[in-house]
Amino acid sequence: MKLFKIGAAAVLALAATTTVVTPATAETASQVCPSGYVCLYEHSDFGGRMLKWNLSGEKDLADWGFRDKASSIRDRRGGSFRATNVLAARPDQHKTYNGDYASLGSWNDKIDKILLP
Ligand SMILES: [Ca+2]
Repeated sequence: MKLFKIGAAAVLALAATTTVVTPATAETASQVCPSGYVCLYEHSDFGGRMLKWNLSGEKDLADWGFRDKASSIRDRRGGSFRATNVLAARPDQHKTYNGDYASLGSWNDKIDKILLP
């Protein structure tokens, strides 16, 4: 009887473990933007590929193959930063961001560079 109880406990423990299932959406789930970083996401609602920076200076997103790709933003540096949309034969467009943006409206898939202060 004692053996049976141990066996039952083991089966219950196994059942408990196997019910922890990784969500099917794990690959597209939001990646965490660490404190102190500015993060750009490929998709709205902080989905898809995420790039992050914490050092000051201009980042040319083409260096990461991310030109015209950003669709949401998290700013965990606690300040603000400037985004640039480079336009051919016209002055560049600039926009200042701080905080979280689950979508970028008319700037969706437009950002080419960011400048972190
Ligand atoms: Ca652009």
